[in-house]
Amino acid sequence: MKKILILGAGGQIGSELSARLRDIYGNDNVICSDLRPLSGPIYERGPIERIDSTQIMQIAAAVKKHNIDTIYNLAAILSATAELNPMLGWNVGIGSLVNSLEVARLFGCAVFTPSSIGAFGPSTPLDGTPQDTIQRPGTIYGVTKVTGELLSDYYFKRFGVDTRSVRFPGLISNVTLPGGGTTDYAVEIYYAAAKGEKFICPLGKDTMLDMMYMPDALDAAINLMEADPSKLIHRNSFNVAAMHFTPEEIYAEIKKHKPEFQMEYNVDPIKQSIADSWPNWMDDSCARNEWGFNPKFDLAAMTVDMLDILGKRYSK
Ligand code: NAD
Ligand code: AKB
Repeated sequence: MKKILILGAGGQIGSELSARLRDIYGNDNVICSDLRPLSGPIYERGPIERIDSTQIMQIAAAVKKHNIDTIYNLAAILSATAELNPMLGWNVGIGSLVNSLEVARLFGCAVFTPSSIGAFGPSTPLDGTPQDTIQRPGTIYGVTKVTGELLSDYYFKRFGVDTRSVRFPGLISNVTLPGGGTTDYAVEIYYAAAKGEKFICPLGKDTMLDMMYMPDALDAAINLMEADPSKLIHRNSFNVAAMHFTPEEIYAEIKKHKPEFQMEYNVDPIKQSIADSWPNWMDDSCARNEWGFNPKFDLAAMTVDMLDILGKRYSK
C-alpha cells in the first residue's frame, strides 16, 4: 500500500486529488499538506500537515514521520501571478521541486511534479505540438517547468529516483477556483454562467488553448504513477490533452444550455501574450501509447457536467 504526501494540497488540483487518492489508497495513507491552513471535510478525513515546501526540513520530517513512499508535489505559483512576481514564482516552483527530489533521493520516494503547456514557447510548433520539441518559454513559469522536467529526468537517470510527470493543459473544475493562471477564464466562465452574471473574458476571442476537465487530469496523474515503469520511454513530462477551444467556442457551447448568457472582452495584455506563446493543441500519442492515457470528457460533455454541478450550487 502506498503512503503518499501531497504538497500544495489546498489548490485547484490538490483539493480534488486529495479526495481521489484517499478513496483509492485509504484516508490514513494520504497526508495532505499546504502552506495555508487546510480545513473542511476533504482534509479532515485523514492526516494534515502544515508544510512550507520551500523548507526541505519540513518535507523531510513529514516523510520520516509518516513513512512516505510517494510525493505529489503540487506547490507552485501559476503563470499570470508568477509573471507579476517572478522571484516568487521561481522560489516556490523550484524550491518545492528541488526539495521534493532531494528528500525523495534520501528516503527512496517516487515523485510526481506537474509540468504544463507553459513549458513551451513562441518558437515551439503550436499545432500538434510534438512530445519532444523546442522548449524556449518566455515566462518565468515556463522556465520553472522546463527546469522541473530536466531536473526530474536528471534525478531519475543519476540517482534512480522514480520521477514521473505530465504537461497539463488548462484545467477546468468546480471544487476550488484556479490559483492565478492564464487559462483560468475557462473555469470562471462557467461560474458566471451558473450565477447568471455577465462574463468579461481576459483573452481574445480567437485564442485557442489546450484544456482538460479535472476528472481526466486526476486519472492522468494517478494512472501515470501506477504505470508499469518498463513501458515508459519518456518520464518528464508527457503531453496530455483532451480538448482545445477558443473563448468564442466555449461561449457558444454554454449558450446552447443558457441562451441568455452574455460575454464581453477586456483583454489582459499579460495573459494574452502568455496564451499566444502556448500550444493550440498538443500531440499526446506518447502518453496514450506508453501508459494508456485516455481522457473521457470533450467540451460538450464537460459543459453539461459543469453547468449541472454549479447550477445546483448557485440555484436560489
Ligand atoms: P494552485 O495555485 O491552485 O495551488 C497551489 C497550492 O500550492 C496552493 O494551495 C498554495 O497554497 C500552495 N503553496 C504555495 N506556496 C507554497 C509553499 N511554499 N509551500 C507549500 N504550499 C504552497 O495550483 P494548481 O492549479 O493546483 O496546480 C498544481 C500544480 O499543477 C502546479 O505545479 C501547476 O503549475 C500545475 N499545473 C496546473 C494547471 C492548472 O490548470 N491548474 C495546469 C498545468 C499545470
Ligand atoms: C496556467 O494558466 O498558469 C495553468 C497552466 C496551464 O499551467 N493553468
